Amino acid sequence: MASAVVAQRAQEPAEQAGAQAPEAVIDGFHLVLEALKLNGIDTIYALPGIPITDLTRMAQGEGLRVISFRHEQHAGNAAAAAGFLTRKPGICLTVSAPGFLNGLTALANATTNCFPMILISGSSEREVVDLQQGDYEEMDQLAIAKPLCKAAYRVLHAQDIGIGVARAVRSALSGRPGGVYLDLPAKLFAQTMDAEAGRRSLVKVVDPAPAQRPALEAVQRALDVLRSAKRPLVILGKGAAYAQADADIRALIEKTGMPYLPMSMAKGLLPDNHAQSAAAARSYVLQEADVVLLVGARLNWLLSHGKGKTWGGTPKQFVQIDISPTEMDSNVAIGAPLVGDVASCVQALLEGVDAKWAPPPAEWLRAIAERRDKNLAKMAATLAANPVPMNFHSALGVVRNIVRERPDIYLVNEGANTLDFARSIVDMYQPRKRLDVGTWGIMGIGMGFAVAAAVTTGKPVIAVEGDSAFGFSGMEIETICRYELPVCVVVFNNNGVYRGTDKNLGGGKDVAPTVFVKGARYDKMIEAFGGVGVHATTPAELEQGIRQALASGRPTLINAVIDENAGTESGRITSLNPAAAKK
Ligand code: ADP
Ligand code: TPW
Repeated sequence: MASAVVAQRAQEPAEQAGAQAPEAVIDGFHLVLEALKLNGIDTIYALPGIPITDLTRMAQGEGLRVISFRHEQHAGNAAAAAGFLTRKPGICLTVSAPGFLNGLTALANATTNCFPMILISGSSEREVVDLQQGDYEEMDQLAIAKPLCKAAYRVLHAQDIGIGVARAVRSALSGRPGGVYLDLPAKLFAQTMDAEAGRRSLVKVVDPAPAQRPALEAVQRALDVLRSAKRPLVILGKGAAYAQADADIRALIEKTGMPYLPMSMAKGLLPDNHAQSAAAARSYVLQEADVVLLVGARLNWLLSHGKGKTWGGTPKQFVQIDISPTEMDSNVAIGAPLVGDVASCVQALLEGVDAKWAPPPAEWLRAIAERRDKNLAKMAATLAANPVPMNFHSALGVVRNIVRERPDIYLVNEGANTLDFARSIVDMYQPRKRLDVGTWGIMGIGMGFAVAAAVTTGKPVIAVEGDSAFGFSGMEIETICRYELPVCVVVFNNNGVYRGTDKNLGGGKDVAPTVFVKGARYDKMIEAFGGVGVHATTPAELEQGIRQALASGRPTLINAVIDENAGTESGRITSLNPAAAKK
């Protein structure tokens, strides 16, 4: 705290004031920083400007790491990913109005994905904003943020900073994690108060994400349903990954012998080559399973809302573990809801799985294994082909082999085909190593997520990016170079959104809306900032580029040339296009 004492109240000359010690005061800037530090925050993802420039400087002065971005959305995405990886709220700091709005997409996306983050924005003076008198960057930020996040607070007085930060931290982490907005008006930073009273006003949040144990009868009901299953299936979602209950989740799956499917960010909770993984027989198990245990996975569009053709047309029995009680019955009836945190619920189920627990019928496991082996053989044949130019498979085969050798590296992934193919081709072997577009399928998370993974873990990161996807956050390669982060960006360059082959339907001079500059050299971009650029037209060149990046740890961008005819419109979700729905 001593270092936070920034001023001594103006004193009478010593001889007039006698021998009294000068009275120490602390300002709003330092109260904010001390409150964050007290709650375990060590990094801030930011973009400076009025009124928070000094806050970023002082944060560095106070020993916090400040990662300064080129656009607030990417600072926000980094904060969100840091929250997911560390179970501490990721902090994004922006200026008012436009900076705040730029950060808001990331805040809403974090909330949608249940990642804990806090967007802290400086704001203009309340009196002027509320009378709409045209202040610098005037905007009623609190009102705008409210519907887009889990909670939103404003602090007006220095003595409330401690409580404000505590409320933000607890809101982000407790129950279903999510995004929180904290509004700090410019005037707050300059307010001062007695340093000792200031210190006492800070709040260290105790047990921000308490264990929420499921009710005994709910556990019994769930065990009864699971025991009755002829064709059981477990689906692991990113809530399971977030919970960091890795050993118990694995034990539950192995002790019950149930086949499982990982959702994309739950890949690696158990290694993807685990004998019980049904990922390569996904369509079959979704159609045929009779009882499905959902662990931190929602029955949203990514799981076809739990009904319809994907699910074989017949209602399933569901056991659902989720911390949010209202997630139950959101799409279909949940016969055995287990409301609680994943760690507690899985532990409770495990206690009921004794030596007498019967494994799933051999017939079910055999049917899955048959389909899985057939599909894996098909994929192996596709991966072995070496077409010129490269296609998604031959390029991703390289990434697949490298991740198998280096399961500790992080994989960030966005795009359409680039995303869908990478999800099925690149096996993950460790929990929380895969970060991607999540619940919204949002483009633009790439560089922010890559920065967060590198900063929070110090591990190498490979970001596999569609060329369109990369464009959303591409300028942040300067950030990656500036902080010398071990990030290797691989741009799958097929000359456009989805593909590069569309034609202008009007026959005019403009290219089609989905088409980019042909043969663009994204590798040149990173050279402008001192990073390593690689132009790769073959799997061998791609492999060499990635291996060099991993060996050197230097920021690298590989322009991987992909056949512009490869892939499909919208990747695997072509059917969601309105024109496809009309057919
Ligand atoms: P996926 O897209 O991987 O299927 P979702 O984001 O749809 O995953 O679902 C994650 C779910 O996990 C959310 O419903 C959320 O409430 C839940 N969740 C998050 N953290 C926990 C936790 N610690 N314990 C239980 N449920 C959790
Ligand atoms: C914020 C719509 C979904 S996927 C995609 C867009 C623009 C890019 C696909 O092209 P890319 O990938 O990256 O070259 P590939 O592998 O097929 O070649 N704006 C936002 N989010 C989304 N999802 C979109 C637009 C979209």
